[in-house]
Amino acid sequence: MTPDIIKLIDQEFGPAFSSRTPEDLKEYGKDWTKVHDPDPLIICFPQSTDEVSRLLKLCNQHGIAVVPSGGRTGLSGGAVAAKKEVVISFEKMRKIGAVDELAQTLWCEAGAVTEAVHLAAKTHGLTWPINFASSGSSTVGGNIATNAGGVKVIRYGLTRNWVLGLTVVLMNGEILKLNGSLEKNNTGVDFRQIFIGTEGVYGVVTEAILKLAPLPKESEVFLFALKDLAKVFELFKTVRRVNFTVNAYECLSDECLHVVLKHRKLASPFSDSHPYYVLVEAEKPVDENWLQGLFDSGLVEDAVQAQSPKEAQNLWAMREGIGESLAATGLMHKHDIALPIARLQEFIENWTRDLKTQYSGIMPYIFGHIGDGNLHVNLMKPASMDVPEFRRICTQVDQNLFAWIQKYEGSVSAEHGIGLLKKHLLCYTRTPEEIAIMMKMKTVFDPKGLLNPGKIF
Ligand code: S2G
Ligand code: ZN
Repeated sequence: MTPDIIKLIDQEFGPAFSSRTPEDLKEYGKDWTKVHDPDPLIICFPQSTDEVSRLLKLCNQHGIAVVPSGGRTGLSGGAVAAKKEVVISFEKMRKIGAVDELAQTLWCEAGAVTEAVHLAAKTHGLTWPINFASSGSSTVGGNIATNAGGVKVIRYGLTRNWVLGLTVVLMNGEILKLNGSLEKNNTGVDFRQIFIGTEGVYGVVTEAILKLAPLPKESEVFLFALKDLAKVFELFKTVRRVNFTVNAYECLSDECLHVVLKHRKLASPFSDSHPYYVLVEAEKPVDENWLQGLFDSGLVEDAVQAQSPKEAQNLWAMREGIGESLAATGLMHKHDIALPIARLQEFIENWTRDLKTQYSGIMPYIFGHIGDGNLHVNLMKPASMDVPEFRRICTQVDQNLFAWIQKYEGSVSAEHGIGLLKKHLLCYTRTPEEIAIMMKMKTVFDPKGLLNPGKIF
């Protein structure tokens, strides 16, 4: 029987601290996935690291599971509370401190919205260079807990490259203040890396000192039309050699473009369809010879260059709108995989050939961050197929997909994490020894196994 933790929380923090309304239980117990129904016990809204510490200590004493919840934009069920857990929402911990222009850092609380951090830094000619479609609702705490990637990784790397200091609360209430705003600190284990990308299973991030980058110079945005997959990688090879700075190299198949244009009621920038498109964003000035060479060599079939910020936004919408447009168009079975870039083309050709021969009725939607080896592969349920049949086929397709990933030493989850949805896939990328160490670490940081239980392993 669950001890009356609800009464204890009310006594400790007062009635305004939490909510148990059906709407809140549903809203704060979920993320963007739709596989596990949210079923939390209570939603708590702490306003400080100290309140998070006292809440965790109370839950730890009474053996109550806790799920940290950020912007709820996760795609692997990492923030889903489906088993009467206490949810910690950071909605009341959104403070953003002043930018330190000398150090190029910014302090914020875990609930700060990613885009709000961008805006706070922008007035100083700086940015926190972690960007993706959900930046408007994701939180810095969630970005850190999932080591979020996004569309600028090719230039800036992942979230873990842009976090200097962390305040983390352990399940027993202990508060760890890690690294402050030190660029260098070689004094034993860098504990930050234990909490960045591990989805809150070892500790709860409550504050961060973010490292900022100079705002990129004014950029050009191109959308190139290519006649086949080989050209996507040939174009990338030329991009690797250019003498200007490339911010993004994003690929999408014609099927993806078609779905976005239809869903967002956008007109295609091209008169014809082409099998693949690549969006390139690069700082001005872009080498005109490179651009001309793409046509002279027949590498690209067609190209559009944004002539205004609005046009650039429209081209980006054709890439960043894919996830949401697919979800609005049909039932999707989603994968977010990474491969050694040198093997990516071979992998895509092999896997799509297998899919076509074994399940010709299932359409793959291929898009993503080719520049860092990360591919999003989504399968859409055919209208004529019922859901159980689709789920059955996806399970089989997954076996083939992950066999190829294992062969090419890839990752079953490039940026979306493992959460609840991909635990069964972990073994394709991590060895039993590694998983055993992850579990041993759990006994150090959360011996009762109460923090975000069931996630990752
Ligand atoms: C992307 C998010 C959307 C999706 O668009 O880069 O990480 O549906 C994805 O996978
Ligand atoms: Zn992505």
